[in-house]
Amino acid sequence: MASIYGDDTPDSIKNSKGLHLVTQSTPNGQKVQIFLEELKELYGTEWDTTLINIGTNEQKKDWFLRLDPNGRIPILVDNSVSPPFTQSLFHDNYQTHTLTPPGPRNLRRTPLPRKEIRQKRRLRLQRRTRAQRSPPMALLLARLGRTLPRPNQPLHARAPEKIPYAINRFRNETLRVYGVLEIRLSGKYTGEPREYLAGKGKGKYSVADIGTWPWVKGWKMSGFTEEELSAFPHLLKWVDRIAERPAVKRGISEKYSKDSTDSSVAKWKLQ
Ligand SMILES: N[C@@H](CCC(=O)N[C@@H](CS)C(=O)NCC(=O)O)C(=O)O
Repeated sequence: MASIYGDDTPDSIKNSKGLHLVTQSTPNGQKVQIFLEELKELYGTEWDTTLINIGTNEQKKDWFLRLDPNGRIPILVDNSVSPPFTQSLFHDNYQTHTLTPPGPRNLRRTPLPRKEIRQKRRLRLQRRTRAQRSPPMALLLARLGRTLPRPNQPLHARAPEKIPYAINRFRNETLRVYGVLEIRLSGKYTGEPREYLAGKGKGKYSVADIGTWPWVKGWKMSGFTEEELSAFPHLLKWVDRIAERPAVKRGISEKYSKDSTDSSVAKWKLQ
């Protein structure tokens, strides 16, 4: 059977014994960094990390494409199964499903190749039912389908060629998405403000928050002013609330920085 590793695959990935995250600390990377840090806190989940620089197109090299033909970070490799299993993360319902809490047991439930067909059939069923019965899941899937990655698209305003129509389109769409989140968090139409995006009552911290927060927290970098954001007071409080979580702090910390971090956002590949 063809290996997912080649001579050019970094040793840190090939030799890892269990879960291995390949990431860069962009919002997409941070979603999974935070998620794993939360799992660690709750269940003691362990993993190793390889940081790459998408600015130098590491993600388009053969070793990476062998792991994920999509050529985008983050990816998670599981060397504890044979042959190792790999997933590009968070943008696929199947992956969202697999990584949904209650946690590490789910991570280990990645399908073994010989059971793949049977498991896929079961997952297809579960995916539907879980998305239907789980508000965080439904919200995250809705977010992935509709809003992503608009909250960061104003970054395109920094592209060398300035196209006013496109810039305004991204800005307005992002403000619209902020407005949707503000309605949700303020309880404008339910009479009950929320602390988190999904769950009953005031809500419960979930993958919906983890998946959305890294995109929204960078509103300043996306070129919005405090005056513009003052229209979304509940959203701003939510940004601060999530930022206070220790796992979130770790998930966006120096631990995940190489030479490219949030502060060098202009170096990101514009998506
Ligand atoms: N895993 C996501 C993609 C995540 C994503 O867009 N990652 C960006 C960084 S935030 C990336 O790797 N960009 C580099 C590129 O497109 O070459 C997917 O499968 O769609």
